[in-house]
Amino acid sequence: MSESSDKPPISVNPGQWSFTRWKTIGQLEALEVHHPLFQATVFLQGAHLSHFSPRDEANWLWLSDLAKFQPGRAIRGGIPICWPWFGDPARNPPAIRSHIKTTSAHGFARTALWRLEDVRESAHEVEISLSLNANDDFAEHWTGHALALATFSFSVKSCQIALTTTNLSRNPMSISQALHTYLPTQDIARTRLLGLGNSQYVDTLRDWEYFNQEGPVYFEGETDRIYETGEPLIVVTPSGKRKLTSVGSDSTVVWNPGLEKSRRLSDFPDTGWQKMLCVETANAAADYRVLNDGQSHTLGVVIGRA
Ligand code: TA6
Repeated sequence: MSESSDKPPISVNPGQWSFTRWKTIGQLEALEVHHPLFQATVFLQGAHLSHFSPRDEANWLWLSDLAKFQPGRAIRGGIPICWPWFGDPARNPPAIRSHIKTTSAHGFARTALWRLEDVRESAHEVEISLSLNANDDFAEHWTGHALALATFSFSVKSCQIALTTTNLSRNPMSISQALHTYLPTQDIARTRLLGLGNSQYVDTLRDWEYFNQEGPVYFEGETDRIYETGEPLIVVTPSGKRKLTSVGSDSTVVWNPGLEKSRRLSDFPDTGWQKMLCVETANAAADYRVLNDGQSHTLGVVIGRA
């Protein structure tokens, strides 16, 4: 399915790193950053960020207590990269659906082994880049050919992700995608999302009909919406605020599984739905992107203090 090798594919020399180190977590290889000002963990599988915290703070991301770290199994929590399609293939436009050869949701990137391209460290920042060459090795999943480059930039102030897709085929290619960010909260019932007021959204729980959002988003049970905006958002939880600023996105997915759905999810504790929400920086639904031969698009998010 992806590059077969018993050693993580890398093209840099770990001997030069001061803060970054290889770590085996479960059955997966990861990079752990122990910088004086912050910590972070990125798995090579999925280029999956599972942890980011400034010094003396808890993880800014929610990670399930039941998360598994096994080859080919999506990690529950952190920031899964949904690529080169978002959601159910059947719910994607024909231009995307026509490339897809499986029924799995959220593409194949999050369970593929990415290649470590670069680690750059400084007194204030660490930047990690990984790539995925989605070529014929992925022919069982899709008919496209594209390169994905994920660049993480960590500092004491923020965690940034940039996901750049380059079309390597000779034909135009359409993609939908999302940085599927899981955020923690002490109580979903006392959590709200600011910045989506006056925007339209598709409610996937109400026949994918369109609705208008008025005021903050509150969570009263299962919530699964695609908002037609990429505006900056503020997540307000009982313990504080978090700001999400998007790049290259005009759609935002807001999700909480509620009790019933959380029981059907893999690696998800029964009461986990009360302690998390997903605010996903996306190119989803009508916001899917078309790339001509050789063209690139970057989807990004900056997660910082409000
Ligand atoms: O982004 C929201 C969503 O599409 C939900 O419908 C739910 O399926 C969630 O993603 C998690 O999907 P996963 O495949 O990670 O279990």
